Amino acid sequence: MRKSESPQQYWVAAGFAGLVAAASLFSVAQLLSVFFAVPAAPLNSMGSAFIDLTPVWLKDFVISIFGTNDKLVLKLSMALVVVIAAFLIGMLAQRSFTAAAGSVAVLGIGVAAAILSRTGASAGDLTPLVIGIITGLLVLKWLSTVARSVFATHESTFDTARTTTTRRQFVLFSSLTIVGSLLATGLSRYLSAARDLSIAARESLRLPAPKLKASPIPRNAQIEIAGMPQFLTPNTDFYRIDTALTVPQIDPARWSLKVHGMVEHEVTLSFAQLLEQELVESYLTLTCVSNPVGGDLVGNAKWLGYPLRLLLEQAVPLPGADMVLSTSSDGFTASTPLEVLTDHRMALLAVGMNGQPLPFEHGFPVRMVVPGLYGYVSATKWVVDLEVTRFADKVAYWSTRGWSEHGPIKLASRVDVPRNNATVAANNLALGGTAWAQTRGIAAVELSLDDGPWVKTELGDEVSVDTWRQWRYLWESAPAGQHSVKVRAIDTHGEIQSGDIASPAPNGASGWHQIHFTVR
Ligand SMILES: Nc1nc2c(c(=O)[nH]1)N[C@H]1C(S)=C(S)[C@@H](COP(=O)(O)O)O[C@H]1N2
Ligand SMILES: [Mo]
Repeated sequence: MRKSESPQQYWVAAGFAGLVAAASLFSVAQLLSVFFAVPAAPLNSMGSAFIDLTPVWLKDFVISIFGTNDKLVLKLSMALVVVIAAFLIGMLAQRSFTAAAGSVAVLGIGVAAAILSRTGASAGDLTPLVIGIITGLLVLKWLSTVARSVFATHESTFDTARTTTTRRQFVLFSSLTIVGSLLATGLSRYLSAARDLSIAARESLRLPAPKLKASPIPRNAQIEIAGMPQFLTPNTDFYRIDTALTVPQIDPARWSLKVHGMVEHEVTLSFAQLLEQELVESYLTLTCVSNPVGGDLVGNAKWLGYPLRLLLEQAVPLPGADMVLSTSSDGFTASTPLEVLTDHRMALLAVGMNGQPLPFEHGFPVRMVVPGLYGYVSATKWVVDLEVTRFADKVAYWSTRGWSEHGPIKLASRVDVPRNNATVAANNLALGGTAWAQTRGIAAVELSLDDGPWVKTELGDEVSVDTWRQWRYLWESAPAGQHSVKVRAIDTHGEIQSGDIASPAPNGASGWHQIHFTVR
């Protein structure tokens, strides 16, 4: 009888199967993550989440010992933890594959939490991890079965020939998996190189100071009631709407904008040239045409950019032109009336948002923002081309899909506090919300309590006619029980917000926002 492989060798092979499976899991996830947002890469997100969770004393300790090698130490410790876990799970798979798969699932939930804890992560960014886990488990299942038959079952069968074949299978399959993992890792490196460059470029970018600085926001622009939205929407909370499956990651060094079509002079602008222009700061509330009555597809930011009016002055539009078709790097187009881009309003070619370079999701390195028009006809992100043309000649992305060619923002208002169906205390009952009428400004906001007569609210300070305005109403001696509140705005031209109910398509929702609440 041929002496069978030792039990040690058996357990090493079992652990090795776990390692190979882990390699396939992470390389597949890493490769697929290239097509998702940055947090989708599991190892990176695990590392970042780990850094966030590390207590300060430990961070200081590691930095005091390893100095700037602290990141390397982190990576090596993480690798060690992954290797040990994979080895143990490989061994566990010999006892019970179900238990091994269960442990992978539990660890997977931890990694998923790390991914979701990153800013800008969405549930979809878990896809690479999930597919990676499935791949890893299939590899583990296969390899551990083969490992068992090599090292265990032949002892009873005395079938040396079969053992040799299965051992070959084990070696062959694990080598193939390792080679595949290395290829996948190499490919993901290659595919993400351009993106990593853009990320580094954005991080090192220092925006120039504006020629025209926005005045500070008066304190009373913000109504201080718990639950009110912030007057300036933080970039990470800003609503995001676009057709991009993967967010374009443009290296500003390779960005340029061409202004052409019905113009006297074509203009091409590099990012460096754009930053040399006299940039201005401006507060502006963006709104999506898909925003339902009372919805939250609206956000307010301080933008830094170059007035499109000045850019178009350089190009000199020809008579007869009435539209600018803006195109994004991913092919999205918007049609904006030429007049809107050349009149007094602050339509910008924006590079900054709330003091930061634009986030990738919001159009880095350059986007348009135009007061008074819904985003789909004006706010092109990742903009690379402006064609001066005519509505009669060109049709934009959404205009061929059932939405109006023109999209002025409708006068709108919203109740933010209390939330619909909330229960609130009677004393010091404060209601609050927002209203917007970009380019005209809000003159008044009125409420109808329990469908009673319209009453005036107090307005927060106006920052600009192009931004939303907050309101509040103190309801003294509100009786206990069920109540409703309905809101409408009046703009500075005297227009009263329409109560006619319209759904978002084709040119924006209308109707009065009404909510119901209970007073205790
Ligand atoms: N390139 C590109 N730009 C785009 C879009 C898009 O799909 N692609 N969507 C537009 C729409 S419909 C809106 S409402 C705004 C939203 O901008 P935000 O995501 O920065 O809030 O971007 C506009 N710009
Ligand atoms: Mo939109």
